[in-house]
Amino acid sequence: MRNFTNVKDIGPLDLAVKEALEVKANRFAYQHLGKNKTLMMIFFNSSLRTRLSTQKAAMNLGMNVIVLDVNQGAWKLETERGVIMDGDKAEHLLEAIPVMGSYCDVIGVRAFAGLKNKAEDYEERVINQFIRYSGRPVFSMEAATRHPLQSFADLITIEEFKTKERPKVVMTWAPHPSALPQAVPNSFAEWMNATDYDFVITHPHGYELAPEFVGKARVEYDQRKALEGADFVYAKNWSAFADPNYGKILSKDRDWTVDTEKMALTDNAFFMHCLPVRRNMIVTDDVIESERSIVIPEAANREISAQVVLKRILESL
Ligand code: AN0
Ligand code: CP
Repeated sequence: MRNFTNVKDIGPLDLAVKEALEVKANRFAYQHLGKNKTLMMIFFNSSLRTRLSTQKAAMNLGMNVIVLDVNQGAWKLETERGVIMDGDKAEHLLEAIPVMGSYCDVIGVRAFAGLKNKAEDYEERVINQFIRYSGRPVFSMEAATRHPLQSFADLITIEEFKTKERPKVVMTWAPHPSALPQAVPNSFAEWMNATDYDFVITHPHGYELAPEFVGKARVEYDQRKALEGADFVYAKNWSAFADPNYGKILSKDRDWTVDTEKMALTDNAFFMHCLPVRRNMIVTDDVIESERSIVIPEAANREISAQVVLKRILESL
């Protein structure tokens, strides 16, 4: 594998999950792959899980790791071509990227959607420039439209916990105080649509995701109806995608918060969230602390999804 930005890059999902379970059972078996290889992780946005799990995955593989928080200590970067750089930005991304590439073998990039210009976000301008100009394999640590390492970890988690061949998986919108990207729900939908699960998306009117991500999923605007018989409840907030409200908050209605009464409509479903989560906005204390909450094993699987991706990239170097 050269680059990893979406579900297609990982190939058949049954093989990817099989490899993930092998790696999980024997995570130090591939140390030779990373010897004298350097991973550079570049963060344009905050992170707890991605930063720690990806570094751990790289260490499991015997790699060295360099982390750069672009907004803390590096020069402020210009990303647009043709700009007269007489403002506060001291360096252009077009020099910074090949320079960073010259110090490492593999690059991970986190660059969220700006939520101001839909076309720019959905073109994936930042990560695509890394792919084009770094000279290195590049993987997404959450880009503007997708968070594939998260979705892969979510898939591994569902495969570990499911008790039915074809579980009902419900992704529900839930309220949040600030505007969040569509990357996590887009990506989760993309990966769920690549399985044969019964996949349902529920959200208030106005929160429709891009059609290419909704794909064959069923959309149900009545959250309670959507949750009936669910085996997995995947909660997430996102901002509006549809024009003219791109990137806007249309509702903070806590009637959409996942609580015990909603979970009682399901078939004793497991509760999932990518984290970080706002308690009593997205989900009540009771639900996230319940024995059906699998948010911690879900986060732990981030180490595994990252390790499979890094392992495949190292095998192709
Ligand atoms: C981010 C998001 O919704 O994309 C990262 C989630 C992994 N969440 C927040 O900014 C709270
Ligand atoms: N789920 C996730 O990507 O978490 P971080 O934003 O903390 O990395």
